Amino acid sequence: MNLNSISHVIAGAVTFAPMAASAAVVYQEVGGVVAFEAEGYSSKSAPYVQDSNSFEWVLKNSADAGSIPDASGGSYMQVLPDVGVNHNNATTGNINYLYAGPSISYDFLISTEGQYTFFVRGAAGAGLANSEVINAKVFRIDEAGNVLEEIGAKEGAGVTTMSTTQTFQTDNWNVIFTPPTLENGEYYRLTIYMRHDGAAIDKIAGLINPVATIPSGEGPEVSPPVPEPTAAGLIGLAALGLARRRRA
Ligand SMILES: [Ca+2]
Repeated sequence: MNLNSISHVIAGAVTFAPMAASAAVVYQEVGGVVAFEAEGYSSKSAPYVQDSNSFEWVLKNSADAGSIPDASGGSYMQVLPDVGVNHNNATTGNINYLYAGPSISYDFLISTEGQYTFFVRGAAGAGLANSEVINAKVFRIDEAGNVLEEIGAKEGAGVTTMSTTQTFQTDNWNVIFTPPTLENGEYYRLTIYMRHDGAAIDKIAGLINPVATIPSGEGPEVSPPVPEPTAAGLIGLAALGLARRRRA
């Protein structure tokens, strides 16, 4: 390998950096608090087709006509279309509807071990609004985002996480659920599932137990992202690859 090919390898590593920066965001828990804008999701599922409807978590802006006003950050996510479908039944045929439908996920790294209670600032929206609810699970994942195990799930029927309000609940965040202990240095994923179509979520916060202050207003500051690998680190990886090829 000559010097020209070495420079090409390093140039390739540098141009890879923007791809790394666009990878799914992973949030860093700090001081027993982890918070996300709903629209700042790490990933979401493909649309879920049921009967003649294709349900999806859709980005909505408060400033648009017909939207729910006063979202934190100006935006929120809503399961649409809102045609009155619910997934309240644990099983219908072969489908566990509690965790069927479109999902939206938030990945985070824990540095303060403990049990966390997750809250949501949500609304029912207009349209066929009545009492809109969601389901949720927490998974342990690896640094690359692969699921390792399910930690806990919001179970049962009839637990309302968003009441009939058609505005975001300024002083009324609602509990999603409290999964088992989240361990220091581990990566986790909170996944929220459609339970009623039309459910709108604006912001989500996980607070370590015992919860000192239930969120109000727009809630805690959004958590910082876990830092991306540095350019120097990527060049180091390229150099490592170069060394391996030289040995071959
Ligand atoms: Ca928001």
